[in-house]
Amino acid sequence: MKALEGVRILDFTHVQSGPTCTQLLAWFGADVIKIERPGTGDITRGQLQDIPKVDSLYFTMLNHNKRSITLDTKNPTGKEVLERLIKECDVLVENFGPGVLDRMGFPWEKISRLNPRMIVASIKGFGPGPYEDCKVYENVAQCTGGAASTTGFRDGPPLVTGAQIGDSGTGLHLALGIVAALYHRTHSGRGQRVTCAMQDGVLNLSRVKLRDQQRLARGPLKEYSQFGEGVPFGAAVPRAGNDSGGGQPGRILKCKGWEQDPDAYIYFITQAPVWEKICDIIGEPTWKTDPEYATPPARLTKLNAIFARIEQWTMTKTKFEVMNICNAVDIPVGPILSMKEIAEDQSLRATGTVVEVDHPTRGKYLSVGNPIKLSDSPTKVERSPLLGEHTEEILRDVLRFDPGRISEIQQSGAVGVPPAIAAE
Ligand code: CAO
Repeated sequence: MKALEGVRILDFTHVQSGPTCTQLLAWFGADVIKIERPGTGDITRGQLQDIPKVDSLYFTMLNHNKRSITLDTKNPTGKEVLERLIKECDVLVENFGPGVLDRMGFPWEKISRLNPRMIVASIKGFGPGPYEDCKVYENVAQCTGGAASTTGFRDGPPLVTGAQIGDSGTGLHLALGIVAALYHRTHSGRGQRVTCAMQDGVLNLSRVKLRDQQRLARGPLKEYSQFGEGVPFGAAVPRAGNDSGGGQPGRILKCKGWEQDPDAYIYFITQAPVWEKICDIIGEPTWKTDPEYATPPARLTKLNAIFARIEQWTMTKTKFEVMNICNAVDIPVGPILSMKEIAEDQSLRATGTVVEVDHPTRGKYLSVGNPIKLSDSPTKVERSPLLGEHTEEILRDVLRFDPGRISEIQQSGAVGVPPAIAAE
C-alpha cells in the first residue's frame, strides 16, 4: 500500500508551482484528479512545445500519475459537478491568481460547509499585505524573496537561479503543509486552510542571507571574499559570487578541458579540517605549518592566491579525476555536471531519480522521478494524462453518476470532449 493511498486530491493547479506539489502527492499514492478547462487545459500543455500538437515536456514532467477531467467551473452544471467533487475529495489544491476561487463561487467558507473535512491548500505570490493581489511567476518570487539580491557577483547585477526555487520550491513547501494538515485531521476530524506564498518560500530557502544581514550589523562578514580583498561592506548583504553560504571558503575552479567545455569546472572547498590534506594534494606541504597559511583566519586575506594555486592543480585534471582524488581523502568537491551528463548518469537511472517514461503521443522521454524515497512505498512514475482523458471515468466511478446523467452533463457543455487516445 502506498503512503497516501486513500487520499483523494482535487487538483486545481496549473503551470509549475501547484503541479509540483500535487505530483509529489500522486507519487506518494494519492489519487490526484486534475481539473482543467475544456479545450485548452493547463496552459503549459501548449508552452515550449517541441513536437507540434503534443503535450509539452513542461506539462508532462510536472503532471505524472494524475488523472485529468475537463470541467468548466463557470457553467452551472460544471458547478454542480465541482460541488460533488468537493464532497468526494480530501484536499483541494490550487494556485489560481488571487481571488479566483471566490469569483468562481467557491470561497473557503462554502467549501468547508460542503465538506468540513476538506483541506484547502493554496499557493499565492505574496501573503497578506500590500502585494496580496499581485500575480506572480517564478522570477518575481526569486526577486522578492531575497534570492536575486544575494545571487551573482559583487560587481554585476542581481541574478536569478536556474533552480526553480519560487515555483517548485513553494510546491514542496505546500506538499508538507498538506501532509501536516492531513495528519492533524486524524485528531481534529476537520480540514483547514494551508497557504504558502512564493515570496515566503524563497525567503525560507534564502534563510542564511537574512542571518548574514543581522551579522552585518555587528561587523564585516569575514567569510565573504570581499573581506579578504579589503572591499568595504554596504548596508545590505552583498552578492558573494561562488562563496559558500556556510562560512567555509569555496570557489568554482577550472579543470582540464575548460577551454572547450563550459562545464569543465569543480566546486572546491578549503574546509579547515582537511586543510593539511589539500596542501599535500596540491603540492604545497609547507602551507600546513607556515603561520601565514596554517589557520583559517591567516588564510582569509590570501584566498585569491590560495584558490589560484589550487586551480593550477585542478586544471591538470578532469573534474572527475579531481572528484576521485579528493574524495579518496575525504575532501568534499562538486564537479559541475551538465544536464547532458545528468541525463546519461546511470546511477541516477538506477535509483529512479531520472526515469524514462512512455507517452502515447510523444513516445519516450526522460523525466525527474521522485527525489524522496520511501522504503515501504516506492514510486512508480506513470505518464501524465491527456486533456480530459479521465472525465467519463471520474463522473462514473468517483461521482457515481449513471449513464443518463453523464450524457446530460456532456450535453450541457460543462465537460470537454475526451481525446482520442492512441493505442499504448
Ligand atoms: N473553468 C472555468 N474557468 C476557469 C477554470 C475552469 N476549469 N480554471 C481556471 N479558470 C479561470 C478562473 O476562474 C479565472 O477567471 P477570472 O479571472 O474570471 O476569475 C481565470 O481562469 C484565470 O485564472 P488565473 O488568474 O489563475 O490565471 P492567469 O493565467 O491569469 O494567471 C498566474 C496565472 C500563475 C500568474 C496566477 O494563477 C497566479 O498568480 N497564481 C498564484 C501564484 C503562482 O502559483 N504562480 C506560479 C505559477 S508557475 O510560474
